[in-house]
Amino acid sequence: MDKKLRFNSATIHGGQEHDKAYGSVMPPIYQTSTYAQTTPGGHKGYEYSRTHNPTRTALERSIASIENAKHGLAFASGMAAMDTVIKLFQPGDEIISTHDLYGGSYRLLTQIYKKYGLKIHFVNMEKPETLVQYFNDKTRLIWIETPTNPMMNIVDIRTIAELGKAHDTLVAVDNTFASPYLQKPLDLGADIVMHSATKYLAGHSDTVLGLIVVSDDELQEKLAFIQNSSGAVPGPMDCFLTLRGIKTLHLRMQRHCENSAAVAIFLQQHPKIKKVYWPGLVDHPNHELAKNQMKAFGGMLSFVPKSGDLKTSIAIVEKLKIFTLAESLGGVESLAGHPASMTHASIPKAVREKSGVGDQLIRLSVGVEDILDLIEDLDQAIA
Ligand code: P1T
Repeated sequence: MDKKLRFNSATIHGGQEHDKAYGSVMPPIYQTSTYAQTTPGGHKGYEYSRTHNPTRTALERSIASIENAKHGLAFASGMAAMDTVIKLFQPGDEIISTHDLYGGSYRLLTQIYKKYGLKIHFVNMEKPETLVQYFNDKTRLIWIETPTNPMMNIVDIRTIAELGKAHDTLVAVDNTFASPYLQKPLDLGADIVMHSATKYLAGHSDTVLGLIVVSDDELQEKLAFIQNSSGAVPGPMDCFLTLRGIKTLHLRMQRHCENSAAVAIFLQQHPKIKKVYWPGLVDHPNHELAKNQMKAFGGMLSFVPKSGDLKTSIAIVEKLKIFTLAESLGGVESLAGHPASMTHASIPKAVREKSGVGDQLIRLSVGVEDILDLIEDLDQAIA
């Protein structure tokens, strides 16, 4: 399809064509490792499924289309996608990263890449101008996560992308929490967008998969070289499931955002709740930036009960019945998590507490169930 489609059509048709063999509307799951050749090198564009697979191509074209990018690349997980971005760099190179980010991303940067000689500066990016002190001739990448996991801080992608350009430094955005429904970082000047597609893109808690999009041809070539050389690629079934998920992204995100707004207001007004972190609340420190940068405020929020002890927070997450206590986020079903002992346990206590991830913090991934059931569930658990 040549016409540039609007977002809510691109999720369904973007980058897609009907299967040439039988006209199947969904791309077939090409469950094959290899492809017949008539003569050495005589093939139809596919040689070996680590390098390319037609179901994966369909997904890569879909994500490129909805992120307004030229190229998409799919990986076995979000971490494999991030790992591929970091492998662009050499020992001695420096990275400036958001200080408040997914525990696994922090672990990859500190426990794997520091060992290979990369220097990482973890920085509070609330005031972008403070980044200037970290640039030098070794700076190669700014890694942004926004909204951040789990503190829901918003980082100004446009301003930081300008800083990156001025200092000849690539800017990558982990767009997992927002999804392209809420923000498209390449449009704001970023060079690379990464996703844990495990979350909102696949959307049904049934797949682990990562994605990268870029528009620069040279960058695409370098990333595809690492993708094929390191080989952390997804299987065709997972590509198919993610592609199916993307087709309803706009419908699900709309409901995630509506339900989160209602949950955030319910919690904010609850006498037993001390603090709610959701960028849609007018008292959120980055509310104006969120309004400017995002289409709506997303389906993730965190909160702290008034009796600020670990026991109360654990009791609440254990008592929830519709919210399932589990890692992950972004599926149709609501999940609750305790970041300090779950998703962010790999960050040293002092470091995580500095960015606000205390033992009392509870994180919610608000699903698309009936909002009254979700609020009743929270009400009984908090009581
Ligand atoms: O789990 P995986 O697909 O490898 O993606 C890792 C990842 C990357 N970036 C962000 C912002 C993430 O939230 C995650 C995964 N996060 C969870 C599993 C979680 O519960 O927060």
